[in-house]
Amino acid sequence: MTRQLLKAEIHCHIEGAAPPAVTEAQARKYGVDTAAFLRDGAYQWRDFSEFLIAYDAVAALFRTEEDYALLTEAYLAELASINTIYSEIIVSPDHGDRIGLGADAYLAGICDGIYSAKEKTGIEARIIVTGERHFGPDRVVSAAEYAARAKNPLVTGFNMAGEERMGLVADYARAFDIARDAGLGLTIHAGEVCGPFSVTDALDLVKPARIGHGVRAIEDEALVARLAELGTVLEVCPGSNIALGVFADFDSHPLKKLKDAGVRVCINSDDPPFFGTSLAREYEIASQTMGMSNTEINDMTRTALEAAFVDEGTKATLL
Ligand code: ES4
Ligand code: ZN
Repeated sequence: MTRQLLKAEIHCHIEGAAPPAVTEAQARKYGVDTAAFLRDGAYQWRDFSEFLIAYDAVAALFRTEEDYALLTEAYLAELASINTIYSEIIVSPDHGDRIGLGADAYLAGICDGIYSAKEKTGIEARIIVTGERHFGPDRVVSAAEYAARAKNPLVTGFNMAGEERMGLVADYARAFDIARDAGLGLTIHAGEVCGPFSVTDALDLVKPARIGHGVRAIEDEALVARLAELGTVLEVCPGSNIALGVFADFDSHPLKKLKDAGVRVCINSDDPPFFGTSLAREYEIASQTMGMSNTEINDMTRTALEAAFVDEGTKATLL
């Protein structure tokens, strides 16, 4: 039973964790019609571009500090209930800015949710500020500058998510330089929608400790060897990949192949209700569908904790 195993994840987008029922309640509260992206209790999208549009529409329904505090606490409480001891939450200050809440209140709400969940359940969490690639290089630089000056003890990393097909990693490298100089841990979405070249570009130009997804590295044997050699951690999100059609089915998903090749991998939920999944289900899939042993599953949890952007003192209590 994977239920009893301790779990951890280091890749979940906060708005992507909003259950459809919560989003519907938000829409009612603000008088917004959700038909374009949420019908019959399910998020509606057909491909990655539509997914990003739906995601941004959902984000625009969380409008106050309290909206974000409740969303964050509910997500973490659910994780804690399935024995999860650590989570890194991907947050985009642009979403706070876009809705007129402002980045500071957006972040404060998320921090409130983290502190409440910690108090009630003991779950530890940290925040990764992300730039959204499809908002353009200037906004991604602004997100990095915001993260760098936040001096918030919960903000420990910087990421770039969004439309991987927009521009080249080189266009966004300056944002990562700013975040690196501020001492933040670096991770970047790559090798999800685009092929191995995007992972190579990320390694060459960003030198991140971790990569979000990175699974399409499997198409290039030399790149897989390079990832293993570097010890770069891949934040793998199998259910997300299948839902978005990156791989046809779980049997052809490369999680186990990457692990067997010596790549450091871990299991993550990404945007669970958008992809009909949960962290519990992702662990279940690794175990039941992919046939990974409890030892292998525990290795991946340990990898997530080892790769966590958290101070060494806290990390020691988790490992
Ligand atoms: C995302 Cl699955 C995925 N890929 C890229 N950007 C994202 N933002 C939220 N989910
Ligand atoms: Zn993601």
